[in-house]
Parts: sequence; C-alpha cells; structure tokens
Amino acid sequence: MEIAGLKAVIPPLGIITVAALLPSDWGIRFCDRNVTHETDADWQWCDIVILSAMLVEKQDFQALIRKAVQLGKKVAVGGPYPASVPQDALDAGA
Ligand code: B12
Repeated sequence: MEIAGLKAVIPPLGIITVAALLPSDWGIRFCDRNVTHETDADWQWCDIVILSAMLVEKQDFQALIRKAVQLGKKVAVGGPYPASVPQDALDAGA
C-alpha cells in the first residue's frame, strides 16, 4: 500500500451498504478510520453513532462505543466482530 500511495485496500463495503439503507432524509457523515479520523465537531453533530468492525479492530471499536456512550449518543453496531461476539459490544454500551 505504501508503494501505491494508499491507506486502505478497498472501501469498507459493509458500513457503506448500511449507510445506503438508512432513511434518505437522515444526514450522514461517513468516516473510514483506515484513512482519516472524525473530528470533535462530528461527534457533537451526531445523534447516533453507527459502527462496523472486524475482530482485529477490537480496541478501537470498544473505545469508540465508550466515547459515544460518554457523550450521550445512541450506538448501533454490526459487521463481523459484533455479529460473532455480540457481548463485547453490549458490555461497552452499544
Ligand atoms: C473483502 C474482505 C477483505 C478485504 C477488505 C477488508 C476491508 N478492510 O474492507 C481484505 C482482503 C483487505 C481483507 C483483509 C482482512 N480480513 Co477480510 N474479509 C473480506 C470478506 C471476503 C468480505 C467483506 C466484505 O466487504 N463484504 C461485503 C460487505 C457488503 O458485507 P459485510 O462487511 O459483511 O457487511 C454486511 C453485514 O456484516 C452488515 N453490517 C456490517 N456493518 C454493519 C453495521 C451495522 C450497524 C449493521 C446494522 C450491520 C452491519 O451489513 C452489511 C451489508 O449486508 C469477508 C468474508 C465475508 N464473506 O464476509 C472477510 C472477513 C471480514 N475478513 C476477516 C479477516 C480476519 C481479515 C483480516 C484480519 C485477515 C488478516 N489476518 O490479515 C484482514 C484485516 C485487514 C483490515 N485491517 O482491514 C474475517 C473477519 C472475522 C471477524 N469475525 O472479525 C472475515 C469475516 C473472513 C472470515 N470468515 O474469517 N478482508
């Protein structure tokens, strides 16, 4: 990836698909954390935080759930990690 000047191999298709299924009048700010991080303004702006993760993203995923809960946001999760080990996400407050 370094040689090709890329930060990720392909777009995160799971969460993009979920975003496309949301009501069309919802405002969406999309963030691929392989490429860039969301801002404090993004956190303030949102009502609900929707996360998708694989097991390898465990630490980041749980930290994001905890941050969202701390800020009083609702959290919805999906993808391979919470689908295979839902308890971790529930324990973190999703
Ligand atoms: C393409 C792919 C890759 C690509 C791209 C990965 C990427 N970053 O996007 C490459 C080759 C790079 C890759 C690498 C790896 N992969 Co991979 N990969 C896949 C594969 C074949 C398809 C994923 C995909 O894009 N599907 C298409 C999208 C549309 O579907 P989806 O992601 O499943 O999302 C749907 C649902 O999960 C759900 N959903 C997803 N998110 C959310 C969120 C919410 C809120 C809700 C409600 C629903 C929801 O809705 C979506 C639409 O139906 C899957 C196996 C599979 N068939 O699913 C493995 C898979 C995801 N990979 C896996 C693994 C282990 C890895 C690696 C860690 C391997 C390694 N040791 O290096 C690395 C991680 C690299 C990284 N940091 O990203 C595992 C994850 C296991 C787990 N439980 O976490 C899987 C499941 C394969 C397996 N059975 O072991 N992978």
